[in-house]
Amino acid sequence: MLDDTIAAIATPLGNGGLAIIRISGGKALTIADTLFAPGGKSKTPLAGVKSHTLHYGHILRNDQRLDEVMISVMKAPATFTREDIVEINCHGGICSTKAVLDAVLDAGARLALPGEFTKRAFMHGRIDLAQAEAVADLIHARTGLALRAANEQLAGKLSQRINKLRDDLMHVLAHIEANIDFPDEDIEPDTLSGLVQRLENAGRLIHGLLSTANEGHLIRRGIRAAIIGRPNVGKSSLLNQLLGRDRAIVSAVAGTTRDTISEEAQIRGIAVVFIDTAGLQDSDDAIEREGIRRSRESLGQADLILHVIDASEPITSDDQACLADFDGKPRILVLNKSDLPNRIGQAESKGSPMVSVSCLNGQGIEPLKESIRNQVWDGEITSEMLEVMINSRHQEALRRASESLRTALEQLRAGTPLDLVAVDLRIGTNAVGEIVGQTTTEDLLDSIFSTFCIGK
Ligand SMILES: Nc1nc2c(ncn2[C@@H]2O[C@H](COP(=O)(O)OP(=O)(O)OP(=O)(O)O)[C@@H](O)[C@H]2O)c(=O)[nH]1
Ligand SMILES: [Mg+2]
Repeated sequence: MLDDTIAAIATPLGNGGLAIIRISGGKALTIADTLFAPGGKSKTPLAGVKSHTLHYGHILRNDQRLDEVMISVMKAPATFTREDIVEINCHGGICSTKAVLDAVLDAGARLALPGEFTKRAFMHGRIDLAQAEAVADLIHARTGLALRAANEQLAGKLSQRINKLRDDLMHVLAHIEANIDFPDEDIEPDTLSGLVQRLENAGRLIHGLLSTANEGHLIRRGIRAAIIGRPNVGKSSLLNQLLGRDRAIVSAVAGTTRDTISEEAQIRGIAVVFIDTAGLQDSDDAIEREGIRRSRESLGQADLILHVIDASEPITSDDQACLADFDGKPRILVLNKSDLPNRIGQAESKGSPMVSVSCLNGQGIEPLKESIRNQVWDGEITSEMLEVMINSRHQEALRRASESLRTALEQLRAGTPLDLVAVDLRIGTNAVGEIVGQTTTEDLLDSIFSTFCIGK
């Protein structure tokens, strides 16, 4: 599969100033040469030009000009895939880009699979698996924090720790396997305690990495926050305030919002999808009932609930019912309409933070944003935290590793035969290796790279 030459449009499909068609593989240069007519004085074929140079000319098909282009030539091995790469910068029309790509495919390239360029970079040792995932994270980053975290992982910060961990485990494994061959001789007590200590250290390292999983998930994926409450309390007004624009219809008519409306905003560096919902009261109206069903559905998926209460009215049984219903989820009570006289008295918060706001004049919105951030992320977000934040695949592998190492450690302490200790230790070491792709299966690679876009 690594033998053929692949090509794809690397830029989003649509009308734009430029589009880039990327070709990678042993025949990249010859394929480009069959299509390219140099425009300048130099008539050197691309195969003969210096690496990392840019060339002006035209793409021809059956002697007809398809497009006026600039071509970058990057020769192996100092390229992203470590293969020869040619990038054709053409005009960014849907039709023209497609025509150039078709010409490239006709000339002998194969259409790349999603993520195949990055997969080749991995297969050729240019980046490891955690770094390959960081490429996808970087592309999908929706906030500045997510971007910084992706860059740290791409730079190899996570990989360094994983490699160190794996080296330590390999060291212990090597010792133990060496001793299996001499079953009559016990490991020296000093050596044994050294090995135990190394394993304990490794366990601590894994624990430390696992503790970054929540933050990692939060930074990469963001959260969903559902805005709920009875009709007319100001849910849609709150959505608009949090987004900073007039997204949802606001009116004094109860039951204005019938469908769920979701929109994303950045709250203190975290991507939050806010979902404005219909009130949750019972209704005879079929449309309203469907709206309420959808509200409940989005509540189920929400990581955080913003429960809006109208503080200018006494608390009602509907408010109470809502309070009782969603006791389990992280929640903020938003006491709205603080510009009006307060008639709510002491609201029962059930331990949830309470923030007083006015969606009419914006008072209290900034403290509410602070409270939202505090609900999902306690304390400061430091540069150090952004250096290493594992994703759910890493988490799953580290959990397996931790489990096996714990067994190995117990066995080692209990004097279990070393060949048995080695089995668990090897499973744990392999699990750690999966993170950077030292130990992988084709299935694992497919599941990772298939989530990439074509052309990446
Ligand atoms: N005085 C005052 N009025 C507000 C405030 N927030 C919202 N309102 C008014 O309350 C009414 C209802 O606001 P909406 O945002 O439509 O309330 P909702 O909860 O989305 O209502 P439904 O979609 O019908 O469930 C409107 O007339 C708003 O102008 C506030 O902070 N102060
Ligand atoms: Mg509404």
